[in-house]
Amino acid sequence: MGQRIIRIIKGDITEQEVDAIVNAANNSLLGGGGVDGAIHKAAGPKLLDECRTLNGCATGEAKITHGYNLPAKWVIHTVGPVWHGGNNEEDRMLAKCYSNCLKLAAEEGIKTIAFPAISTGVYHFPIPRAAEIAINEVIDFLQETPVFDRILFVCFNDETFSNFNRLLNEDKK
Ligand code: AR6
Repeated sequence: MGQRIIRIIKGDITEQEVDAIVNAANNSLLGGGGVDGAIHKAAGPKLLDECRTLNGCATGEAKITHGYNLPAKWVIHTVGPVWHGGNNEEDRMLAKCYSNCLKLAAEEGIKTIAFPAISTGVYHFPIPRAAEIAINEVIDFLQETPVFDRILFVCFNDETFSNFNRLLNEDKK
């Protein structure tokens, strides 16, 4: 079912022409490094101005802003868990990031959305485990709420790409 809708690509999320891109942010929502830094740089300073009005974001939750200078109309900011060994609700929090982003996107009528590999950079979540959670959560959501035309996983490096790609193709979903 999801195969036509879910796509794994290698690239830069800031360049994606989708309705919304997801930002792997921190609790302050006031910018940082990694994909967060790239998104703020590409969107321009108005993104930070809008983020300042949001009062931060709890881990696993999601908030939406405009995309400003990005090709994407919207940015959905979520905060992934920091990896602390795997026994601190990391899996559940990461799954919540994906489902809460999709829930918010569905409420806004968003049809196409791109995700980065949340938590797998600075937050050190192991990539194979994060990929499995991400793909399963998106497939589960799509089965309940089939409102999206395209869901992209935008992988920034080969390791991320091969993990996501292997899972999606193995499962024949
Ligand atoms: N497009 C797509 N993916 C990217 C891009 C990009 N332009 N740049 C990096 N990635 P990270 P986290 C990948 O560290 O682990 C920030 O400082 C990257 O290779 O960006 O959730 C925040 O403010 C990796 O696969 O996010 C937080 O403090 C993935 O995006 C903290 O980092 C996530 O890596 C969040 O850490």
